[in-house]
Amino acid sequence: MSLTAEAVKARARELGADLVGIARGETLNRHPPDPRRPQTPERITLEDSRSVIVLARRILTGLSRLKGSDDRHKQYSTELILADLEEISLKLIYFLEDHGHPAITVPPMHFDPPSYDPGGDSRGPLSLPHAAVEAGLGTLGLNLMLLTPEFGPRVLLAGVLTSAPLEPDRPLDTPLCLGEACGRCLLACPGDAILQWALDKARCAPHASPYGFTYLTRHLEQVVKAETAEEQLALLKSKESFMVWQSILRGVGVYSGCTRCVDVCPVGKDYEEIRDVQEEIPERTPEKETRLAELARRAEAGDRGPHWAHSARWIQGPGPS
Ligand code: B12
Ligand code: SF4
Ligand code: SF4
Repeated sequence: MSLTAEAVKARARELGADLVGIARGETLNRHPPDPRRPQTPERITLEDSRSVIVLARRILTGLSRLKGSDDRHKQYSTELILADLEEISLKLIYFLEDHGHPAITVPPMHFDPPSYDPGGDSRGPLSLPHAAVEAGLGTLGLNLMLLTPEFGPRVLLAGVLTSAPLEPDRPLDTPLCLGEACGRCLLACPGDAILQWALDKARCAPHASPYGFTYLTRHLEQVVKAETAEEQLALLKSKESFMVWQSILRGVGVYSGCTRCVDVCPVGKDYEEIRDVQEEIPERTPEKETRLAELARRAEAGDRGPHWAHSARWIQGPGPS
């Protein structure tokens, strides 16, 4: 049964996707973001990865208007958006399979077990921001997140691989990020984790994933190491245990922590709806400002730092594939 790219995209939008783009599996196979640890569609399924459909759900405007970097309300709603994306992917897969094309999801938050890194450099089966660039949804920013013309970085992503031979989208050929001359993400980052076209993942992870696996293991370690049975019982009944329980129950704060770099980015038509709250950046410090000014000065002179060349394809936009 023949199925067009337009029909698939229309169905994805009907299911709730805010943005949808399509890349050829072969293009992603040829351009793994980190060739030393390749994340490619063919490694997930050789048979059914001819097309890669990338879905985006926008982050709620109300959430981007909150200023805290550890806001439980924000964490809860962000997890609901991730769950929504999972459901959209699943229903899209049934649609594809009902039309005779086997398909499989690339989960929005999932690490390949062999890639687990307590320092934050774990890898998904595919890097969704890079896949989204190839599918024409946007380009990467100074912090290496996907920026889109519609919502800037304020989107969460999911992917679907399918055997269907769908017409791919044309990647953007102009960068969206305003670069070192902007650097608002760097100024807002509470972990001071944003470098020049790179991210210090170990510094970001405790903020991005405040109640994740590391929080759980650290707490359990304290319980195990407590000197008396009374201390152990007190730790079992502590607020920390409650946070672990609540996070396991509803996902709150497991993958949905800090979004300061996301909230303050001026790219995206939606920024007008949050500018009044986010224009001021309380996390600015003289040290950050000096470092950013130095980066801007060097960028002006043509020096984009040690990480630029490696990611240029996705920062600038790969152009037609
Ligand atoms: C692991 C992970 C994390 C880790 C590591 C982040 C990372 N970029 O890898 C931590 C915990 C730090 C993290 C943080 C956050 N994350 Co996260 N995370 C993921 C996850 C599950 C896997 C990422 C992955 O596989 N990366 C792959 C590697 C290759 O990417 P990379 O390191 O950026 O690659 C470049 C560099 O490594 C460099 N490089 C590589 N090798 C070499 C070698 C040399 C020599 C050099 C110089 C450079 C270099 O170049 C590469 C190519 O550009 C994805 C989901 C997914 N499957 O994509 C979500 C995802 C990327 N995260 C997301 C989000 C929203 C966040 C947070 C905002 C937290 C939150 N509240 O949700 C922060 C944002 C941090 C930031 N500024 O990027 C979204 C991003 C959406 C978007 N608009 O882009 C995703 C897609 C989840 C989703 N379903 O939407 N995350
Ligand atoms: S998610 Fe927070 S800690 Fe991580 S890079 Fe963005 S602003 Fe920094
Ligand atoms: S805040 Fe500025 S520098 Fe950072 S990603 Fe957005 S446009 Fe780029």
